Amino acid sequence: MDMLTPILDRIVEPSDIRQLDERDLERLSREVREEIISAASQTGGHFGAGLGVVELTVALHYVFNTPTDRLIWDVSHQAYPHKLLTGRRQALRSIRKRGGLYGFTKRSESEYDPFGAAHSSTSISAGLGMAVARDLKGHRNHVIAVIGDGAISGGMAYEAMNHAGTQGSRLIVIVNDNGMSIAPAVGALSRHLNDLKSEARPSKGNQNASFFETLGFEHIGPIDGHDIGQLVNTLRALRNDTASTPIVVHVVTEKGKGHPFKKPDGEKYHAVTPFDPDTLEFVKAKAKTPSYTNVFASSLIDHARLDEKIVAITASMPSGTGLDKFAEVFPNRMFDVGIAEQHAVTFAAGMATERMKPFCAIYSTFLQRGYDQVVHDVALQNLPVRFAIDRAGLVGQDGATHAGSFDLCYMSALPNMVVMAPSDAVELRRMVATAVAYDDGPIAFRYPRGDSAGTDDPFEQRPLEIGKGRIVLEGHDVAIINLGARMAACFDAAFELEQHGIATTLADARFAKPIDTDLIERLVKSHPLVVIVEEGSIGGFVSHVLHNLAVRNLLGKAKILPLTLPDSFIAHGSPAEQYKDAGLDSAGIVERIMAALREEGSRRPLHLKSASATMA
Ligand SMILES: Cc1ncc(C[n+]2csc(CCOP(=O)(O)OP(=O)(O)O)c2C)c(N)n1
Repeated sequence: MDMLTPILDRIVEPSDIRQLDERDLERLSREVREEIISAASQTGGHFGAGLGVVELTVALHYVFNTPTDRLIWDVSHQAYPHKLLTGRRQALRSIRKRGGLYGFTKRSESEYDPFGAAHSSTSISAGLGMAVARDLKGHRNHVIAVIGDGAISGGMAYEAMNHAGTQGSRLIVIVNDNGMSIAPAVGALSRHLNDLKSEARPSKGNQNASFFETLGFEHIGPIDGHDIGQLVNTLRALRNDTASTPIVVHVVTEKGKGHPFKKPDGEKYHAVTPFDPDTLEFVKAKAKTPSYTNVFASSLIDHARLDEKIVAITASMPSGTGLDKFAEVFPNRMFDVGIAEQHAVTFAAGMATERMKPFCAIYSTFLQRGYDQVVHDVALQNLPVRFAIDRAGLVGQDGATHAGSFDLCYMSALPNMVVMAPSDAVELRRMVATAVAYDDGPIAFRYPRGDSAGTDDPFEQRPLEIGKGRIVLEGHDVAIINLGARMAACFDAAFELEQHGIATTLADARFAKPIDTDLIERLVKSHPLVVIVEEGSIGGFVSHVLHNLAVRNLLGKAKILPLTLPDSFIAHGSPAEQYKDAGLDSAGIVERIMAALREEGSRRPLHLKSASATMA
């Protein structure tokens, strides 16, 4: 698909937009949209949100003096047009790929990205910080935060507005109202925005104070976010206004505006895989096995048919967590609470006090938001909330902001908490069954993104014995204790080691907490080298095992090789590239085991016994 982009071709950075005649902005917007569609066909990625803010992005850079005026995109998955117009047009074709542009704003990537994001609802706080700093320094630049009607459901946004409403610093908050989060936006504020739209408030001074006005903001809108003339006029008026009150501009847009596809999409093409620009067919890798997410959802549905106390909670990720399927079967037992992880956790805690069985399904990276609630509201009160932690471990193209690296640390640190990690689909089913059966306190299971390992068995419903691991391969020379989904890499490593005459014992720890102390003691007493593998940061399962060995004076029994994620944020790329970087692919595991054996062998003879590994 050849396209001509004569106006866009003149834009290297936003100062070039400011040279354009206002009449050219509509054409520029069309070209930007075409370019985004063309680039996304090659790269995939976040799509619908960017298409919805093309005119808004053009108008903002046209009117305001970026980067001196600070422009902050909340979540920033909608910032592809912004990247395109701020010197990153060519690089957009490498977005989310190893070494390429990041899929979200990033301070180190561009001076036009004054604040990095990817987790939602931070823009008003960050913007207010910049505005207050500006005032303290006596500068006069503008600060603009663009936040969606989904992101504004997050608690931080309210905390920030509560502060901004009395701080007396000018901050421009643009509420981009497209009626959508990833799924349709939920909650009372979303309803309030709808009411404001139907009231059709033309400008300031409406008689009924809006929510924002009651908080001390000025409020204008709703205005049509695809009418570039109206946008430019409104923003110009704001640029020339020297007031010191914060202001909300309610802008109405259509998510996915101008997408080329024929069929409608329930998520307005929030994210897409690459597609053929001519046939519009999506390129999709065929899944060989069900995703862990689907295994979780189908397992939970099966249990919920038998146990009406089971309820499911998502913080605005119904499709991402598989709970959309749960909602199809049990519409009254699934709760989408908005982008509100903190609330989701405490809401679940409240349910647990009433003897319901809440399953709180939250991605590892987003559960970080709800951590004090996990500690204070759940663990401290020993309430049986079940945490289904999806996207645990490295997640690929969404990179460091989305990596599920820390949950094993932050969950295993907590008294009363049980923490499990499945090594394949059947193990995940057994962990769901364990969580259903376990009523003595909080329990969590964490599983990765993508296709499950092993062969799923939809009928598997046997709970596990709490705190007991299992041996899956019996050898003599090296013991690998693996927690979670690196199991396939560990198996491959064991077979590779066998080629070198090294017989490996492979244990599936199953539990990060409580750890199976008997199993671990047996392994350190019977193997010269014990390798502990975990797809999490330093401070998690490995640390708990080492701590336990130290307490029981067992540390010297074997050489221990801890294999965790490194102490660094791992850049975006494919999951395979990321695990290679982390040394947690099978080649990396073998290499480090061989190096440890060489090192240990040079200090004392190792007495490797045999090369015959047998399946247990
Ligand atoms: C704390 C947190 N929870 C969940 C997400 C996942 N997430 C990414 S975009 C998005 C929807 C955002 O909706 P909105 O702000 O309205 O932007 P739109 O995509 O509609 O333009 C969600 C839930 C996130 N980024 N951060």
